Amino acid sequence: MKIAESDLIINPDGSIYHLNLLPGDIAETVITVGDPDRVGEVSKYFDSVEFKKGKREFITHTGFVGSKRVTVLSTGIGTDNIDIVFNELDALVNIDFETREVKKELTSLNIIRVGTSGAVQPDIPMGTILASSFGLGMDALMNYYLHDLSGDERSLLDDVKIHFGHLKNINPYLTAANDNLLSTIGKDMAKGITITAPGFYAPQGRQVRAKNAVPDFIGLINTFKSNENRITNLEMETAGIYALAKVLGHKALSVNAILASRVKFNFSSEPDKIVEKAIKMVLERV
Ligand code: R1P
Repeated sequence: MKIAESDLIINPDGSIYHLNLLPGDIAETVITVGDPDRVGEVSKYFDSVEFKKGKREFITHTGFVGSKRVTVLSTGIGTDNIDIVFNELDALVNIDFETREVKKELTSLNIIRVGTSGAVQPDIPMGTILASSFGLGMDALMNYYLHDLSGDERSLLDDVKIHFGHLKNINPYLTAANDNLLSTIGKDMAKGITITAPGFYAPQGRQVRAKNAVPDFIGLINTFKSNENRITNLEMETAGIYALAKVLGHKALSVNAILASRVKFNFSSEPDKIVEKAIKMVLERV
């Protein structure tokens, strides 16, 4: 079936609407970062850089790490941007831009987020590099996509819905990390459920000047338990990445550089070093 011009917008130069990339521009291994300035912090470790492109907050560098072709691309902040990035990455590999039809043979990308995050458990200090075993979305993105749950995801989400059930306007969703990426790239990293919030301040329990509607949100989060699973950290993209990767048939892992402890009320004095550690760990393993 032909996809409408208004549903999949291709620029006059043949590139995809927001990412500004041509089919063939992206490697099968894609590292995503939130901050556009972090793209160069990743690609400076490439053995060679093939090209650099960008539009809005979506900056892309593709190159080689040894003989492996790797793309690093910035998503900006939030799952609204993840919606754009993941649909357009998928289109670049799985839709024929000439015929506007889905290709017969689909490509499954390996997508690794290297992002920053705050810990909500006292035994996860600043400086920890944490791989998200699950992404738990408190945002609204997955209200708009049909998605299935595995048995493990379903039972964990059932427990989440009991624990957070009094927050009437939230419809949480949950997706597991890709097993293979979690056990290879994430092998010796701390693990836990990552909450993806639809904001940085009250949606992550921060109290500045506006009054928060949910009292002690961090306490609510860090007392959740389901078998051996607990919530370890908060950020703004992982759940959308895991859920859309699964819907589209890609493999995803989120690696979090823990810059703040939300239970010890402190923020790292050397955030760049922690992010650099996460970048190097991922690049050594891709
Ligand atoms: C908020 O400051 C941003 O930092 C975290 C959050 O997920 C959000 O995007 O990740 P990045 O450092 O990758 O952007």
